[in-house]
Amino acid sequence: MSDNSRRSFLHRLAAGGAVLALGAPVLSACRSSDSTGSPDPDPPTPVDGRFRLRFAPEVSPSSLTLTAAAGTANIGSTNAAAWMLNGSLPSPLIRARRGDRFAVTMRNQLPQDLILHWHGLTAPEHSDGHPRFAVPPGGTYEYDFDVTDRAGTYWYHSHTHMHTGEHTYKGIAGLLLVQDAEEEALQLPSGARELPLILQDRRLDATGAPVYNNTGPAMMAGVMGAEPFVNGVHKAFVDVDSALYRLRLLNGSNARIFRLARSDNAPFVLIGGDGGLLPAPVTLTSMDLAPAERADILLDLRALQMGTRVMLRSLPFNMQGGMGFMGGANLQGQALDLLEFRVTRAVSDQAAIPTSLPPVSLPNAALSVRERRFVFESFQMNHTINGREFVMTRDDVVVPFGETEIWTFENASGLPHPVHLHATHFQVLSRSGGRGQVMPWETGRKDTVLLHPFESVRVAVQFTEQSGLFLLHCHNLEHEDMGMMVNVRVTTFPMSTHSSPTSP
Ligand SMILES: [Cu+2]
Repeated sequence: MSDNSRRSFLHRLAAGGAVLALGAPVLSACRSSDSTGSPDPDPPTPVDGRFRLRFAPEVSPSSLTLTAAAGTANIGSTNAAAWMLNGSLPSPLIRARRGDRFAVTMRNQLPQDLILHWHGLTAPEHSDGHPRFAVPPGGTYEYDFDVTDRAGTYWYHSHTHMHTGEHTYKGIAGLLLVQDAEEEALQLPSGARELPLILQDRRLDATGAPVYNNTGPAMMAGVMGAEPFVNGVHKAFVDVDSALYRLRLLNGSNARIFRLARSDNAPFVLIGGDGGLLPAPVTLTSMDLAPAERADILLDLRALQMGTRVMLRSLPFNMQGGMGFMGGANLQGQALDLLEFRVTRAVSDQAAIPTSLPPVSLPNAALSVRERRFVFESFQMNHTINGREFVMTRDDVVVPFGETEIWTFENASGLPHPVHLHATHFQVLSRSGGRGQVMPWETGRKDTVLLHPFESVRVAVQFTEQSGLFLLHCHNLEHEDMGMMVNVRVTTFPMSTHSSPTSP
């Protein structure tokens, strides 16, 4: 056990009375960093028809080695093959402070090329995980940069071209939490009251193991499954106090959109999104979370009696203008019971829900010097942006560093597309078609925005941290793997001195 995970372990022991009170599950609080393949120290034991939630080991990004290899993971309902980093499903949770050095050695012991992308961090070009940097089996890759982003819920995953969907589904994905003084001043729930949660759907084979099948209808809709997974555990539950909890939620699914809600219909308070805290807290009874989007939520369980159970659900929905169920293969919009909270200890919790949040720096749309349009189309198993599929070495878009632009993402198809931009965050300005509005959970710094069928979304974009070659793509991972991605070159010189025949 590393020092860091031991600290985490002790912290959870101190704060996690609910865990201790139950006796046997003490080990469930242990977050081992053991990468030797020894027996799982944190098994998702069955209780009452569901399986105890597991937490990934916590690691620091300064001088970290992540070794990717195939192995076996206990998913609660069975043991299943998985591709893991340091033998952990999900991948280790990287906890950093703003200003930390991010020095990570990735060792690839998988049978395929691999590169990792730090989703939401504004890493320099060499460390951003562009697929042209993927290393072959047996190879290593060195990441080295300073964490400049504000506190927030970020994550990381494979970005190997044409294999991102498979790798992420098989387990190469983890959370990356950044802390800073500004956020710490809010005294949000921490330790055992902060739950990092990766929400995913999976399809199971006859043995009960997740199976990745990106053929047939999945080539249009993306890979989905009818079974809920949280932190790599099938049908998970977690024992909690009657207290205020901070949920760090990631939709780590390949293609499925969640409509999150409590089973008791009580509200929750959204305080953060993709790029850290929102400009103001938002009280909601449900919210949508598309693949790659994050939500930082305060879940108030203080009024609940011992023995109460509350489910974090994904509600059923129909997507206006959508392509429907495609012969029953498309599970989009079907209900899922994601995670059950079981109140096992009554406590008095004086934690406060903030009524205001620190100001957020966003691009100023009034300063825009240029507009661009990106049309996302899906037609007969082809997924294109402005009519083209990804080419590794082609500069599709050339953007001057520091200039503010307005980009329109236009969905010309009957499928949803979560659009993700590397190397900066953007502000969602407006939406036309479909829902016709900026949704209440889209107010802060965003790196991923969902387009429903035939929606157009306007965003303000400004690259203020990095120059170099980056990416804009659909985060439906099957769409991305089939080429719904463009290269974005951020230059350090003004547009007038450079012309690119391919720039839209
Ligand atoms: Cu897409």
